[in-house]
Amino acid sequence: MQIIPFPKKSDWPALLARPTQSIANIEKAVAPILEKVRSEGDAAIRALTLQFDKIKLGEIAMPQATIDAAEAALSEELKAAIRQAYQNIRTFHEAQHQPVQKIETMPGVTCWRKSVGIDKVGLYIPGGSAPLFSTVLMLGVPAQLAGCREVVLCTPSDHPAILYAAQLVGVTKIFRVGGAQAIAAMAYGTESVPKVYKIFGPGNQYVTAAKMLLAKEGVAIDMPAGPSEVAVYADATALPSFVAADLLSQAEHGADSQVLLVSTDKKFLAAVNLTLSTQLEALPRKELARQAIENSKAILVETQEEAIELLNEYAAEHLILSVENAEAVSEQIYNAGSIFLGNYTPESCGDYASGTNHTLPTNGHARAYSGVSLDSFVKKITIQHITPEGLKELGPTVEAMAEAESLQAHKRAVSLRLSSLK
Ligand code: HSO
Ligand code: ZN
Repeated sequence: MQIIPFPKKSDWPALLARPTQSIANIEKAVAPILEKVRSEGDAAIRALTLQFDKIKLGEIAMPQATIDAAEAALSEELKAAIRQAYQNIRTFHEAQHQPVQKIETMPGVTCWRKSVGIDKVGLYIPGGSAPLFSTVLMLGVPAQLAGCREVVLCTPSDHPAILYAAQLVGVTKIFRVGGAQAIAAMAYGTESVPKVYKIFGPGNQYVTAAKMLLAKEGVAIDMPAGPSEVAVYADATALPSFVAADLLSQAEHGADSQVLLVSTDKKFLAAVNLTLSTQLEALPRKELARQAIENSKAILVETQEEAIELLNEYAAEHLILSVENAEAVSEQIYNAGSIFLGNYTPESCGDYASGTNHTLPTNGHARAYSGVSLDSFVKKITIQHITPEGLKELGPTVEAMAEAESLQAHKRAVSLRLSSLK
């Protein structure tokens, strides 16, 4: 990893910039795919799957026999691991339920808010080199807890762990479709695939472009997605081999992943670099990880204050604080997707099984967005009730404001009722 000693603040923006990818060309390629699925439905899905994936789809729904066979195809060890992860994710997300609180804002005026699961949601799980069944849990558990009635899953993969996890979280329908055409199918609906109101899940640039284009048409999406990233802030209390392993765990996601290491300790950075090369060589995905590491930086700063400022400016998807008093340091972090404290909290645990969600804002979006949670699958409806006594109290306020906004009908809706109460 390239070590950058004591960069000037004016150089930070360039140093922390993510590799930019222009999605304009990809959007141009994706727009006709969306249109074809919108106008031709299932026939378009079949034609596009043949064209892009070289697969002749019969039924678009995942065959029930394939789903039923998933459980027997997995080792007991993996199933137990998936169930443990499911339980922890469930426990953490269940606690996000908020009790309904009826608030009397003034005597006789009562307001409250109820949460309702989004009726129909769509989850996308990519195919590719890593079957992300953990993402089925991360999206499926909050959907299940929110009480979403229809949970549609599109994936080009028939990996048994994906299908097993889908059954655990109670996915209602699974379709064997991938790419932009899968996103379009869930957004518009086809003969087979139900139309959903919100679409979640990672994917390649075509999938991301499809979600962004559909968002402009009013389909809700989880968040703008980009390549995965981790920032590690480490001091002399950290272990170079642990830190190197954490950096590589993120780097192996893809050549476009980005990792950042920040420290006030020059010797520590050099030690990480040493063990990083050895660990890298042993990885099956070393070519991907190597490219990611080549685009990544180790930054040497003067002080802890400077490190914290830099990390807030970067707004990492994952932030590992391997420093003394890590929890106290975390209190000064205001931009990050998810924070991992101390030497024994690897990001991998959050990726799979500790309980927190791994669908997180990348690309600096942690400045304004949160990761996926129970909230992502519900909407909140406000409700109010006013008694005649309450209206006598509140009415004159509303009349005065409506008069001042020149909205006479608004005023009258109150005045008529007040007169009836005299
Ligand atoms: N680190 C990824 C999530 C993941 N890791 C899935 C392993 N499987 C993005 O947060
Ligand atoms: Zn990961």
